[in-house]
Amino acid sequence: IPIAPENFKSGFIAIIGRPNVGKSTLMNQLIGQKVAITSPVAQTTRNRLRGILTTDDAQIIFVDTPGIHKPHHELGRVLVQNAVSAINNVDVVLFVVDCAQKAGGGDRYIAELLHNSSTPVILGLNKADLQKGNSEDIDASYQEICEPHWQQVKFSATSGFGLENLQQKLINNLDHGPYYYPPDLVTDQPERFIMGELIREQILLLTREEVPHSVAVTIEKMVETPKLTKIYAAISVERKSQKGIIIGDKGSMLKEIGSASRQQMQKILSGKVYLELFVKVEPKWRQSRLRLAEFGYQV
Ligand code: GDP
Ligand code: K
Ligand code: MG
Repeated sequence: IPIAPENFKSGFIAIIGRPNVGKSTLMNQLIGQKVAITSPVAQTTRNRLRGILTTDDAQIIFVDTPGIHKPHHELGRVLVQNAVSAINNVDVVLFVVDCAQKAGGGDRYIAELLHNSSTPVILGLNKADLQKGNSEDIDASYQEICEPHWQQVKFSATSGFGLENLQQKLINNLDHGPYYYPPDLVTDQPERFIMGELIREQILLLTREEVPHSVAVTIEKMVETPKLTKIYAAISVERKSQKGIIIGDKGSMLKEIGSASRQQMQKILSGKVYLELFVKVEPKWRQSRLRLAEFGYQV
């Protein structure tokens, strides 16, 4: 890792917020590469994942967190604990909300969590592209939960509106510091973890509501040959019926998941990928801390 120039700024910024406000989409946009998977399904993000943005004069390490919500099972509890503990272990908190909707209970719950935190908070009003008509009413609902000393920025993670301004605000909030990671690194996660996540993302996007939360993906083997990368992955579900959904009629769903995942993988690895998937039933894996740890969750 090179020595940082004089006046270089760096630090850690946690992106928190209720599920589906666009935390992972925002992080990917800011660092310019997809390292976190995104989908319209709540709890898409399970791991605390770091995304690294290095510019000429700053390095920001974003900590993308699972949405904060009321947990119903062991996996849910672990996810929320991780998100909450991130608040106190960073230099700045970016509290993201969906400004196309009024502030709700989920937003207020997080605002309360942040109330006593000594970490500086920036309220990020995302999805500005979806705001229509009289946006003042909606904005007013966020003024109610916003503490007077918090800063505010409005932007759209998908259209790009306001992102430069946001980035500048984030850097302004950092102190002088070193490179924590090599300047060309975009995430702290190993490649095989990202590969597994890309498969999980396609499952979230392609299968029915009841399946997504019961799915875990493990990369069993990843072999690089001169011509292509061979990836062997296991998809674990909790019930036999879910296995049926993932496999689909004559294997059609699994084929679709495989082909879409492979295309995503090829983009990230910039090379050809051979992907083999198999599905197994593992009852109640979400209730087991041991299995959670094996699947890579920080329990
Ligand atoms: P997270 O759960 O907070 O990490 O949310 P995701 O990043 O997974 O995004 C949830 C959904 O919101 C996805 O379908 C995104 O494409 C969508 N989304 C995120 N940001 C924006 C935005 O600025 N505008 C619009 N229209 N959609 C967005
Ligand atoms: K999501
Ligand atoms: Mg997310």
